[in-house]
Amino acid sequence: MKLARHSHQPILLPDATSPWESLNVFNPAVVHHNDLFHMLYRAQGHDFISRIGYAVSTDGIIWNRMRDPVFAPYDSSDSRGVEDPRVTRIGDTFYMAYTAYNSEVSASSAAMPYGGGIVPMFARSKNLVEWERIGPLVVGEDNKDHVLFPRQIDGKYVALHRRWPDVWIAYSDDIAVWDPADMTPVYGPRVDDEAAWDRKSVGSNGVPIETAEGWLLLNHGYDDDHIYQFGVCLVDLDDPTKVLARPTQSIFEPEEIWEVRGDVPNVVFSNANPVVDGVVYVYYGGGDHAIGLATCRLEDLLDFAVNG
Ligand code: BMA
Repeated sequence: MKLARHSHQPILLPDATSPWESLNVFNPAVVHHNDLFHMLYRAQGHDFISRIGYAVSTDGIIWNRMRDPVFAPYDSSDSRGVEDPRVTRIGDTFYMAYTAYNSEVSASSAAMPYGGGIVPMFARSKNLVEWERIGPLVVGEDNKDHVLFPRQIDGKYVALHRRWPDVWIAYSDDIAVWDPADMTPVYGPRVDDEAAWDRKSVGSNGVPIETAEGWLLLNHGYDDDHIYQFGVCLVDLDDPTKVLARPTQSIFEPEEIWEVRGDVPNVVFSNANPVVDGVVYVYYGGGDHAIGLATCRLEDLLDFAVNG
């Protein structure tokens, strides 16, 4: 089973007339709400700083974007960019999980291999345009790819996150405080399988999809050649640390020239998989440069997750 590309071309490209998004647009969050597709996308200008733009669409394919970013760095904690949004609606509130990339190295935020620190953060909004910062999931470690489940489980908010190279889970009463004692690993790279596409690292894609069989989790991974691909696994509805099924085959990989080359080669990277009328819309960044769309039927994906 493979996702089908909507087109050989990206659905959103950088805009040379707009300095903050002149270089790259990629890794968007997309939510379907009130009959509209709403996109929050990561964009870079020639300063290489990531900001988040907003676009809206009736069909999920043709987008109208706002002229200015809706979310941007505001102090030294995120001065090198706000990256990779994943948006979850719970009730009347939208929560954005994003990565703050900072330039300081403080006691609470250790140095990362490529310069400053990264912190997995949360923000909230009632209208998808005005965002208020909530706070971090954890500080002082290489942690990103976090995403909130769309409802509470057992009275707690639940998030997946990535403690390299594994996917972990975390629990909170209020999305502001996440107790490290409540964090446990869920699944990791298939290190023992030399042929596995995800033998080096794994991380979560978009918001977990609730089905009768369990939570469907789309994910990404890469091997020693650093080629990003997507896969899927199924975890228990009541205890999402319990992996029920995890097919070995990937469902998507870089093929188009703008995915194989791009700003970073061999990258497809997805933060969004909204389900609309039984179709899973997988939005992804290609080559960290442009935004593409691939789809499948939810029933086919679930069948593949269960039966391999
Ligand atoms: C990951 C993230 C993504 C990026 C990917 C490929 O670590 O930083 O933003 O798309 O690498 O470069």
